[in-house]
This record gives sequence, structure tokens and C-alpha cells, in this order.
Amino acid sequence: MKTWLRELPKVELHLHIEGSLEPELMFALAARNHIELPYASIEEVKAAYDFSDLQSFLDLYYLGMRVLRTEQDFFDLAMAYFERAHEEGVVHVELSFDPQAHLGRGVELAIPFEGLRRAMREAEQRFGMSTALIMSFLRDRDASEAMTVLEKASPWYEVIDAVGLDSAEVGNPPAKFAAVFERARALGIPRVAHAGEEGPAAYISEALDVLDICRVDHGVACLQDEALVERLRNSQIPLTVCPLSNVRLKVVETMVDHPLPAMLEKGVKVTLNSDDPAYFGGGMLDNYVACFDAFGWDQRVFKQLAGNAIDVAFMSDARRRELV
Ligand code: ES4
Ligand code: ZN
Repeated sequence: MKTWLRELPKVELHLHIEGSLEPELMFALAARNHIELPYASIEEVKAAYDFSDLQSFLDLYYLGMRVLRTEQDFFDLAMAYFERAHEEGVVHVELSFDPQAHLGRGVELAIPFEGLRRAMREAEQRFGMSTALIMSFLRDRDASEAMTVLEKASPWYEVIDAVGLDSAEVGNPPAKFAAVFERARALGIPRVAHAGEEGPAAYISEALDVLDICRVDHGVACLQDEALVERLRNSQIPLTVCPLSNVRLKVVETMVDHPLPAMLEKGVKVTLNSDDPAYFGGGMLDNYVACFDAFGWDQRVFKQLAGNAIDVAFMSDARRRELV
């Protein structure tokens, strides 16, 4: 089954490229850029990745990404991920990045944009992959800062496939970003948002109502609200679920407790994704295999899940026809 899952053409819709930074590359970039890390060894880094919740992860995620300073760093980061994803049978990747986490360190917008774009073009040529770019806003910072970033990103509007919303969820409800997302809508940029990861089902409804998003990132809290489940089923708005992430951040206790089977049962359009593969113990293939181990799904279910992602990906219709 693992061989079959590797060969199944998979589509990644929820990947924080900064969360694909493996400890080995973190050390290499720290040396290249003369940045001190609070870790003595790669083993020490891995031992530190023992999270109690989303915030305990975010603290180390923002710490690790300080080694990313140049366009070449972002290129190397994304290329390393594309190579691994290609080996795992991933045929389309939508990478999100957090410009505010870099701007705050003096790394101008052009650096991630140009480095990531160059890696995306190279992956398309070398691996025949398709790719898309999502610019995410940090919800635990002021909405005015997100608005400034959106305006400053105007030279790249053509290469932004969507804007997103991530970071610490509880206490930072979607409505805080109503004006930013309205501006993105006016610019014709599609919108996605993390909702219902650690936050309540009400944040999912609010993101749909106020931010007019076309996909929900995570959304695992939807089962708390029957009417919302009904809405998600009827609208077929997709959820980008990240099972290994949910286990590592203690959103669920173990894989077998994960709500994925219930979500499928209720007819919600779910997809499988890796979130922050360097921090959560695995990429796309590991997430698929973990679901097989926990739920014993047959090939039909995995084809459905991969097919759902193809249906809702930011890709050309010609590319979609190639993949179905
Ligand atoms: C994230 Cl797992 C997760 N949740 C919210 N924000 C994030 N940023 C990077 N990974
Ligand atoms: Zn995420």
C-alpha cells in the first residue's frame, strides 16, 4: 500500500514553506549567514520539537526561519522541499509564506517573492510539477500591518494565487481581517484562511461569511456545529486537513482519534496536506500513510481525497485535465 500511495499523484494545498526547513538546512544557512542558533546539534533541534500546542510550535517556527536572509536561501529552501515532494509522488504544490515574519527582520518582500518564484519555475521545468503561491498574513499582528503588506506586494499581484491567514488563532478571529480580505477581493485575488484548528467552529463560519474564502485551512473543529457541517457539505467548500500536524500540536490526541473519518462520512470535501513537514514528522506521503495505518482506508478513499485536491487547486484547467 505504501508503494501505491507513493505513486498516487498527490496535490499539496496546505504547506508553509518556512515549515519545510529541515534542521540540516537550518544549520547550513545559519553558518552561511553567520547567525547564531540556540541549538548545539541537529539532535538538539529535533528534541526541541516536542510541542504542547500551536503557540509552542510557532515560537520555534519563527526562531528557525531567522536563518532565511537572501533570495538564494528561499530558493534553496523551496528547492529542497520540491525535490522531496517529487520523490513522494506530489505533482502540484501550493506553498504559502509569511512575509511579515521576514519584514520584521529586515528581509524585504522581494527576497522571498523572487527566491520562491525562481524555485517554482525550476521545479516546473525539472520535475514537471505545477505550483502556486499563497501570501499569508499573521493574524496575531495588527490588521493594518497586513493591509500595508498587501499594498506593498503590488509588483507581484500577478504571481499571487491567493492570500491566506495563519499563526495564533484563538483571540484573533477572522473578522479582524475583514478590510484586508475585502481589498484582496477587490483586487481579484482568491482568499483562504486557517480556521477551526485550535479555534472554535464559529471561526470557520465567520471566515466564510466575512472573508469570503474559497477554502478552509484545517477546519477540523467543524464537527462541533451540525449546521456548519451541513453548510460545508452543501457548498462543497474544501478543507485542507493536516492530520500529522493536528497530532503533533495536540489538536487531537492520536491519529485514531482524528475526525477525518467522521468528516468524510458527513460528506465534507476534505484533502490531506502536510502543513509544516520539517516540524511535524513527515510530508505528504507520511500523512497519507498515517491515515492508512489509523483508518485502513482502501484505494478508493485515497483516490477521492487526492481527487478533491485536484478539483480545488489553483491550477489551469489544462493542468487539471492532465491530472484527473
Ligand atoms: C501554522 Cl500549523 C499552523 N497553524 C497556524 N499557523 C501556522 N503557521 C505555520 N504553521
Ligand atoms: Zn497551516
